[in-house]
Amino acid sequence: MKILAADFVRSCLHPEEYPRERFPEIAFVGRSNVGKSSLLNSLVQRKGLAKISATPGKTRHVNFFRVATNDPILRVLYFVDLPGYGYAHISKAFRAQWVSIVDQYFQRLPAKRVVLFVLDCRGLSPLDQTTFAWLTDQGITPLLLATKVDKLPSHRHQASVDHIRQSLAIGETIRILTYSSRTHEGRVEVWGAIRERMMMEG
Ligand SMILES: Nc1nc2c(ncn2[C@@H]2O[C@H](COP(=O)(O)OP(=O)(O)O)[C@@H](O)[C@H]2O)c(=O)[nH]1
Ligand SMILES: [Mg+2]
Repeated sequence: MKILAADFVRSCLHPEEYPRERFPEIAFVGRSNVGKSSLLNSLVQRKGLAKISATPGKTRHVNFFRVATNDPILRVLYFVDLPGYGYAHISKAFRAQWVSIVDQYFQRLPAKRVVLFVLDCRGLSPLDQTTFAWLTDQGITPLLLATKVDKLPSHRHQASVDHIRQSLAIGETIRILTYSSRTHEGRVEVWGAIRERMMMEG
């Protein structure tokens, strides 16, 4: 599969600002600094597309990118970079705000949507668990992705996946993808999983 184009569309504070055109969407959910923007860039092979920040927690915006591929199932897509949650310096009030921003986003139904729930392969925070439960309550079954695997030796990847599975109390049948935005390990598999989900969405 080839990426034909990947462009920033708009940064939105309110749903009224979301793009009007309806394309299938891939939404990136995860805590601040987990590697959402890096993953987005890595998937489309564009280094500086989504800003990568080492000082997280600033953005409350929902960022839309338009991606075109030569895959007939994934011809034109929106990548949606949602605000991160759980940055230590941010008050509890932000949690309510985060839920409201993300909830507003999920209220709007696109043509199709795949949610990528991005986790750190080295361990989860309680907020990851809360957020997973929240997504599940909304009827959302995200694709689970453990990133930054380059930070673990490969013989520990399986243990990390098992640990995430236990922390989220999910069964063996639910797949957890592993990824590294540094080495791009997992790119083919993640695109494959996205494609499969899009086809299931009808
Ligand atoms: N080693 C390594 N570092 C990563 C990876 N993904 C992200 N990072 C780093 O983690 C930090 C946060 O990444 P970013 O994509 O901005 O996270 P976001 O806040 O979730 O969008 C940055 O310093 C990235 O360079 C990865 O796969 N491997
Ligand atoms: Mg980001």
